[in-house]
Amino acid sequence: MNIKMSLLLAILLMFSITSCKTNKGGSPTVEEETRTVPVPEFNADSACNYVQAQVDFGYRIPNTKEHVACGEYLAAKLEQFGATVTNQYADLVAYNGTILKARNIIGSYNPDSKKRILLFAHWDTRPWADNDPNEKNHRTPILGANDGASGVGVLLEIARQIQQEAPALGIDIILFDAEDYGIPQFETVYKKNSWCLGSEYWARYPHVPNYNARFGILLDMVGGKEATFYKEGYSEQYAKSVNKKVWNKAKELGFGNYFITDKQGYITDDHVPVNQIARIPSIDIISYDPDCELSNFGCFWHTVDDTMDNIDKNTLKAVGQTVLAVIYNEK
Ligand code: AHN
Ligand code: ZN
Repeated sequence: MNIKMSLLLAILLMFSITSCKTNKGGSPTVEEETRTVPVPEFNADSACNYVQAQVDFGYRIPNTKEHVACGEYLAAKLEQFGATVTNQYADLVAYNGTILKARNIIGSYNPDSKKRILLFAHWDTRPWADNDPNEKNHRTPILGANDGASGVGVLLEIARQIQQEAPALGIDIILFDAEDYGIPQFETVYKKNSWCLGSEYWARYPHVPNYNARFGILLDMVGGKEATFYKEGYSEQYAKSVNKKVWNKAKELGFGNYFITDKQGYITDDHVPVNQIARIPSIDIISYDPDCELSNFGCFWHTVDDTMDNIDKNTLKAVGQTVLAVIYNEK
């Protein structure tokens, strides 16, 4: 959509708000006086380009030069989109003792506001395609177009939109590192908490002392073709009202084929430390496929086929537009 059309839409939207909500006397209601900004149009082409750009770096595995280069790119994009960027570097110990040179990248908008929303995704990719149907691929890395890049791509497009017109609340976008270094299926060792090391670190040592947010939304694997999102267990446990808000908004926008009002199981993901350690009520929008035998995360999950071929702009749009609508409707 061009600028003229967006403007026209914005004006029409504003008109429809005032024309519908104005009471008989013509004086504005309290609701109107605190009215939020119109919801921008999420551009899925733009989001898809940010997914592609990450994949173009190659495997984003901690301790590799591709990972370092992609981290630089992501921080630069957030900076370009007007965020105040904080880098959190940490040496995190993987399940096998490897020290991961990790980098959480935080982009903040309106950092002085006490009213905040946290949006997050992981940007690292998994070193092993350990769920691949072909065993020969189990020690090959994944490209992580969906697992990693999709959530980050949507968040970068949201950042771009925020720069154009800010929502009423302060927003923090966190790109977590070292989510996907969890014990591979071919290992026999056991270690508690081998996943989500970057988010666990941030939850213990937030970039701002006593950081708080009204709620958090995690995006994980939000680009698959015909993906479906079910309400996840921990999200229901810790942030039921946020789940409700998001799923209702998705339905209202016509994305009911993506956002299914049924529950799925409990998933270990970056929202768990954010809920349990940082105590910010947070949900996980994560694809769930009840029909794929290989994995309920979708048939390409942790396989060498997690590539751009399986990314669909319509899914990015459904998720991105829903999240935008949710954050711009907060006041
Ligand atoms: C587990 O497989 C335990 N959790 C899924 C978290 C994840 C991995 N998200 C993306 N990759
Ligand atoms: Zn993964």
